[in-house]
Amino acid sequence: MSATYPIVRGLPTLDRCRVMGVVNVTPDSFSDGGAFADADSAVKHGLQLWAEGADLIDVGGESTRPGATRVAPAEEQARVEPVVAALAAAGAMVSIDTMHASTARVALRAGASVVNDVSGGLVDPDLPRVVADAGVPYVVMHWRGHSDHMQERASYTDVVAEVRAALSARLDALVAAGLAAEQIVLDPGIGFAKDAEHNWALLAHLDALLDLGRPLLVGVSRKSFLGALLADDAEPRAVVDRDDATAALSALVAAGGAWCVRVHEVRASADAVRVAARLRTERSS
Ligand code: PMM
Repeated sequence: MSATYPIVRGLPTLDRCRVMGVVNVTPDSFSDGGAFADADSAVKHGLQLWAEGADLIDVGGESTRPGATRVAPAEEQARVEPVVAALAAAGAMVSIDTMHASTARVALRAGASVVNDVSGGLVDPDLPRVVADAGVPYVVMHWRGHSDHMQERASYTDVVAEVRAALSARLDALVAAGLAAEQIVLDPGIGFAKDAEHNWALLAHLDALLDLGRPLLVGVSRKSFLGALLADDAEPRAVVDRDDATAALSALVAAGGAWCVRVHEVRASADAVRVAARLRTERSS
Protein backbone atom coordinates (compact mmCIF):
# COMPACT_ATOMS: atom_id res chain seq x y z
CA MET A 1 0.00 0.00 0.00
CA SER A 2 1.34 3.45 -0.81
CA ALA A 3 0.79 6.54 1.31
CA THR A 4 -2.01 8.76 -0.01
CA TYR A 5 -2.46 12.51 -0.44
CA PRO A 6 -5.63 14.64 -0.44
CA ILE A 7 -7.03 14.99 -3.97
CA VAL A 8 -6.32 18.22 -5.85
CA ARG A 9 -8.91 18.86 -8.52
CA GLY A 10 -7.47 19.09 -12.01
CA LEU A 11 -4.19 17.28 -11.37
CA PRO A 12 -3.31 13.62 -11.88
CA THR A 13 -2.88 11.68 -8.65
CA LEU A 14 0.69 10.68 -7.79
CA ASP A 15 1.86 8.40 -5.02
CA ARG A 16 4.80 10.68 -4.21
CA CYS A 17 5.52 14.31 -3.45
CA ARG A 18 5.57 16.50 -6.57
CA VAL A 19 8.46 18.67 -7.68
CA MET A 20 7.74 22.21 -8.88
CA GLY A 21 10.63 23.76 -10.83
CA VAL A 22 11.04 27.55 -10.59
CA VAL A 23 11.41 29.88 -13.57
CA ASN A 24 11.65 33.51 -12.46
CA VAL A 25 11.31 35.81 -15.47
CA THR A 26 12.68 38.70 -13.44
CA PRO A 27 15.80 40.82 -13.28
CA ASP A 28 15.92 40.72 -9.45
CA SER A 29 14.83 37.42 -7.83
CA PHE A 30 17.23 36.60 -5.02
CA SER A 31 18.09 33.08 -6.14
CA ASP A 32 18.37 33.34 -9.92
CA GLY A 33 17.66 37.05 -10.56
CA GLY A 34 18.42 38.06 -14.10
CA ALA A 35 19.49 34.63 -15.31
CA PHE A 36 16.22 34.03 -17.19
CA ALA A 37 14.91 37.56 -17.62
CA ASP A 38 14.30 37.21 -21.37
CA ALA A 39 11.61 34.90 -22.70
CA ASP A 40 13.90 32.66 -24.74
CA SER A 41 16.24 31.80 -21.90
CA ALA A 42 13.29 31.39 -19.50
CA VAL A 43 11.59 28.92 -21.87
CA LYS A 44 14.82 27.03 -22.42
CA HIS A 45 15.38 26.79 -18.69
CA GLY A 46 11.78 25.67 -18.06
CA LEU A 47 12.09 22.93 -20.67
CA GLN A 48 15.31 21.77 -19.06
CA LEU A 49 13.63 21.56 -15.63
CA TRP A 50 10.72 19.67 -17.22
CA ALA A 51 13.12 17.22 -18.85
CA GLU A 52 14.86 16.75 -15.49
CA GLY A 53 11.63 15.52 -13.95
CA ALA A 54 9.66 18.54 -12.74
CA ASP A 55 5.94 17.82 -12.37
CA LEU A 56 5.08 21.51 -12.64
CA ILE A 57 6.95 24.57 -13.87
CA ASP A 58 6.22 27.70 -11.78
CA VAL A 59 6.58 30.84 -13.88
CA GLY A 60 6.80 34.18 -12.06
CA GLY A 61 7.25 37.74 -13.30
CA GLU A 62 7.59 39.62 -10.00
CA SER A 63 10.32 39.00 -7.44
CA THR A 64 9.21 38.44 -3.84
CA ARG A 65 12.73 38.84 -2.48
CA PRO A 66 12.82 41.01 0.70
CA GLY A 67 12.98 44.61 -0.49
CA ALA A 68 12.18 43.79 -4.14
CA THR A 69 10.68 46.47 -6.38
CA ARG A 70 6.96 46.02 -7.06
CA VAL A 71 6.04 45.33 -10.69
CA ALA A 72 2.92 46.64 -12.44
CA PRO A 73 0.61 43.83 -13.63
CA ALA A 74 1.05 44.90 -17.30
CA GLU A 75 4.83 44.48 -17.04
CA GLU A 76 4.40 41.19 -15.17
CA GLN A 77 2.12 39.92 -17.93
CA ALA A 78 4.52 40.96 -20.67
CA ARG A 79 7.21 38.91 -18.92
CA VAL A 80 5.25 35.74 -18.23
CA GLU A 81 2.76 35.33 -21.08
CA PRO A 82 5.19 34.19 -23.83
CA VAL A 83 6.97 31.89 -21.39
CA VAL A 84 3.78 30.24 -20.13
CA ALA A 85 2.50 29.87 -23.70
CA ALA A 86 5.69 28.25 -25.00
CA LEU A 87 6.06 25.86 -22.04
CA ALA A 88 2.40 24.79 -22.16
CA ALA A 89 2.59 24.31 -25.94
CA ALA A 90 5.59 22.04 -25.40
CA GLY A 91 3.52 19.87 -23.05
CA ALA A 92 4.77 21.11 -19.66
CA MET A 93 2.29 21.63 -16.85
CA VAL A 94 2.65 25.25 -15.84
CA SER A 95 1.73 27.16 -12.71
CA ILE A 96 1.63 30.94 -12.64
CA ASP A 97 3.18 32.66 -9.60
CA THR A 98 1.19 35.87 -9.25
CA MET A 99 -0.83 37.93 -6.79
CA HIS A 100 -2.86 39.62 -9.55
CA ALA A 101 -6.16 38.46 -11.05
CA SER A 102 -5.38 40.04 -14.44
CA THR A 103 -2.06 38.18 -14.68
CA ALA A 104 -3.68 34.89 -13.64
CA ARG A 105 -6.32 35.40 -16.36
CA VAL A 106 -3.66 36.03 -19.03
CA ALA A 107 -1.59 33.04 -17.91
CA LEU A 108 -4.57 30.68 -17.76
CA ARG A 109 -5.50 31.75 -21.28
CA ALA A 110 -1.91 31.06 -22.36
CA GLY A 111 -2.12 27.51 -20.99
CA ALA A 112 -1.27 27.61 -17.26
CA SER A 113 -2.98 24.88 -15.20
CA VAL A 114 -2.32 26.07 -11.62
CA VAL A 115 -2.33 29.46 -9.87
CA ASN A 116 0.30 30.04 -7.15
CA ASP A 117 -0.57 33.12 -5.07
CA VAL A 118 1.96 33.97 -2.35
CA SER A 119 -0.63 36.31 -0.80
CA GLY A 120 -3.28 33.60 -0.60
CA GLY A 121 -5.88 35.92 -2.12
CA LEU A 122 -5.15 38.84 0.23
CA VAL A 123 -3.60 41.23 -2.33
CA ASP A 124 -6.24 41.00 -5.05
CA PRO A 125 -9.69 39.87 -3.96
CA ASP A 126 -10.59 39.23 -7.63
CA LEU A 127 -7.96 36.51 -7.92
CA PRO A 128 -9.90 33.83 -5.99
CA ARG A 129 -12.88 34.53 -8.28
CA VAL A 130 -10.74 33.95 -11.39
CA VAL A 131 -9.49 30.69 -9.88
CA ALA A 132 -13.02 29.59 -8.89
CA ASP A 133 -14.28 30.26 -12.42
CA ALA A 134 -11.35 28.41 -14.02
CA GLY A 135 -11.67 25.49 -11.57
CA VAL A 136 -7.89 25.09 -11.41
CA PRO A 137 -5.71 24.27 -8.38
CA TYR A 138 -4.84 27.29 -6.20
CA VAL A 139 -1.72 27.43 -4.02
CA VAL A 140 -2.56 29.58 -0.98
CA MET A 141 0.52 30.73 0.92
CA HIS A 142 0.75 32.21 4.42
CA TRP A 143 1.44 35.91 3.88
CA ARG A 144 1.64 38.97 6.13
CA GLY A 145 2.54 41.76 3.73
CA HIS A 146 4.59 42.77 0.72
CA SER A 147 8.28 41.90 0.63
CA ASP A 148 9.41 45.48 1.38
CA HIS A 149 7.76 45.28 4.84
CA MET A 150 7.31 41.60 5.56
CA GLN A 151 10.31 41.01 7.82
CA GLU A 152 9.01 43.72 10.21
CA ARG A 153 6.03 41.40 10.66
CA ALA A 154 8.09 38.33 11.60
CA SER A 155 6.77 38.29 15.15
CA TYR A 156 4.93 35.32 16.62
CA THR A 157 4.20 33.89 20.06
CA ASP A 158 3.66 30.40 18.61
CA VAL A 159 4.52 30.42 14.91
CA VAL A 160 3.11 26.97 14.17
CA ALA A 161 -0.24 27.67 15.86
CA GLU A 162 -0.49 31.14 14.28
CA VAL A 163 0.36 30.02 10.73
CA ARG A 164 -2.03 27.08 11.11
CA ALA A 165 -4.83 29.39 12.29
CA ALA A 166 -4.18 31.88 9.47
CA LEU A 167 -4.17 29.15 6.79
CA SER A 168 -7.31 27.63 8.27
CA ALA A 169 -9.02 31.05 8.12
CA ARG A 170 -7.94 31.54 4.47
CA LEU A 171 -9.25 28.09 3.59
CA ASP A 172 -12.64 28.88 5.15
CA ALA A 173 -12.80 32.32 3.52
CA LEU A 174 -11.93 30.96 0.07
CA VAL A 175 -14.48 28.17 0.29
CA ALA A 176 -17.07 30.74 1.42
CA ALA A 177 -16.08 32.82 -1.65
CA GLY A 178 -16.91 29.94 -3.99
CA LEU A 179 -13.75 27.85 -4.36
CA ALA A 180 -13.96 24.10 -3.88
CA ALA A 181 -11.73 22.87 -1.05
CA GLU A 182 -10.38 20.33 -3.58
CA GLN A 183 -8.83 23.22 -5.53
CA ILE A 184 -6.78 24.45 -2.59
CA VAL A 185 -3.17 23.63 -1.72
CA LEU A 186 -1.74 25.27 1.43
CA ASP A 187 1.79 26.61 1.92
CA PRO A 188 3.41 27.80 5.18
CA GLY A 189 5.33 30.53 3.29
CA ILE A 190 8.85 29.70 4.41
CA GLY A 191 10.88 32.94 4.60
CA PHE A 192 7.85 35.21 4.18
CA ALA A 193 7.52 37.34 7.35
CA LYS A 194 9.50 34.64 9.15
CA ASP A 195 13.01 34.46 10.49
CA ALA A 196 15.15 31.32 10.50
CA GLU A 197 13.77 30.09 13.84
CA HIS A 198 10.20 30.41 12.55
CA ASN A 199 11.09 28.53 9.37
CA TRP A 200 12.66 25.63 11.26
CA ALA A 201 9.74 25.43 13.68
CA LEU A 202 7.28 25.22 10.79
CA LEU A 203 9.36 22.60 8.97
CA ALA A 204 9.58 20.54 12.16
CA HIS A 205 5.80 20.64 12.63
CA LEU A 206 4.34 20.21 9.15
CA ASP A 207 2.02 17.61 10.68
CA ALA A 208 0.14 20.43 12.44
CA LEU A 209 -0.52 22.00 9.02
CA LEU A 210 -1.30 18.69 7.27
CA ASP A 211 -3.94 18.29 9.93
CA LEU A 212 -5.97 20.97 8.06
CA GLY A 213 -6.77 18.24 5.53
CA ARG A 214 -5.32 19.93 2.45
CA PRO A 215 -2.08 19.14 0.62
CA LEU A 216 1.00 21.17 1.50
CA LEU A 217 3.46 22.86 -0.83
CA VAL A 218 6.80 23.77 0.77
CA GLY A 219 9.27 26.25 -0.75
CA VAL A 220 12.68 26.29 0.94
CA SER A 221 14.89 26.37 -2.15
CA ARG A 222 18.07 28.44 -1.71
CA LYS A 223 16.44 30.59 0.99
CA SER A 224 18.45 32.68 3.47
CA PHE A 225 17.90 30.41 6.47
CA LEU A 226 19.85 27.71 4.60
CA GLY A 227 22.59 30.22 3.81
CA ALA A 228 22.75 31.04 7.54
CA LEU A 229 22.78 27.39 8.62
CA LEU A 230 25.68 26.60 6.28
CA ALA A 231 27.59 29.85 6.94
CA ASP A 232 31.35 29.72 6.96
CA ASP A 233 33.40 32.35 8.88
CA ALA A 234 30.12 34.23 9.38
CA GLU A 235 29.66 34.50 5.58
CA PRO A 236 26.33 32.96 4.51
CA ARG A 237 26.66 30.06 2.07
CA ALA A 238 26.39 31.46 -1.48
CA VAL A 239 22.87 31.25 -2.94
CA VAL A 240 23.83 28.86 -5.75
CA ASP A 241 25.59 26.54 -3.25
CA ARG A 242 22.42 25.83 -1.29
CA ASP A 243 21.01 23.15 -3.63
CA ASP A 244 22.31 20.12 -1.72
CA ALA A 245 20.70 21.39 1.48
CA THR A 246 17.54 22.12 -0.50
CA ALA A 247 17.44 18.53 -1.80
CA ALA A 248 18.02 17.19 1.72
CA LEU A 249 15.01 19.16 2.91
CA SER A 250 13.01 17.94 -0.10
CA ALA A 251 13.58 14.37 1.10
CA LEU A 252 12.71 15.23 4.68
CA VAL A 253 9.53 17.21 4.03
CA ALA A 254 8.38 14.67 1.41
CA ALA A 255 8.92 11.88 3.95
CA GLY A 256 6.87 14.00 6.36
CA GLY A 257 3.94 14.15 3.96
CA ALA A 258 4.44 17.33 1.90
CA TRP A 259 2.57 17.21 -1.41
CA CYS A 260 4.96 19.37 -3.42
CA VAL A 261 8.39 20.97 -3.08
CA ARG A 262 9.19 24.15 -5.01
CA VAL A 263 12.85 24.14 -6.11
CA HIS A 264 15.29 25.84 -8.48
CA GLU A 265 17.39 22.71 -9.11
CA VAL A 266 15.05 19.86 -10.00
CA ARG A 267 17.18 16.78 -10.58
CA ALA A 268 18.24 16.07 -6.98
CA SER A 269 14.81 16.81 -5.55
CA ALA A 270 13.18 14.54 -8.15
CA ASP A 271 15.34 11.71 -6.76
CA ALA A 272 14.79 12.82 -3.16
CA VAL A 273 10.99 12.66 -3.39
CA ARG A 274 11.22 9.14 -4.84
CA VAL A 275 13.39 8.01 -1.95
CA ALA A 276 10.90 9.57 0.47
CA ALA A 277 7.96 7.89 -1.27
CA ARG A 278 9.58 4.49 -0.96
CA LEU A 279 10.07 5.05 2.77
CA ARG A 280 6.49 6.23 3.21
CA THR A 281 5.19 3.16 1.40
CA GLU A 282 7.25 0.94 3.69
CA ARG A 283 6.04 2.76 6.80
CA SER A 284 2.39 2.44 5.80
CA SER A 285 2.57 -1.24 4.78
N1 PMM B 1 8.79 31.36 -2.56
C1 PMM B 1 9.16 32.28 -3.48
C2 PMM B 1 8.31 32.59 -4.56
N2 PMM B 1 7.12 31.97 -4.71
N3 PMM B 1 5.53 30.43 -3.94
C3 PMM B 1 5.12 29.54 -3.02
N4 PMM B 1 3.93 28.94 -3.14
N5 PMM B 1 5.90 29.21 -1.94
C4 PMM B 1 7.12 29.78 -1.74
O1 PMM B 1 7.77 29.44 -0.73
C5 PMM B 1 7.58 30.74 -2.69
C6 PMM B 1 6.73 31.04 -3.79
C7 PMM B 1 10.46 32.98 -3.33
O2 PMM B 1 11.49 32.30 -3.94
P1 PMM B 1 12.14 32.70 -5.39
O3 PMM B 1 12.28 34.19 -5.41
O4 PMM B 1 13.41 32.01 -5.41
O5 PMM B 1 11.21 32.21 -6.45
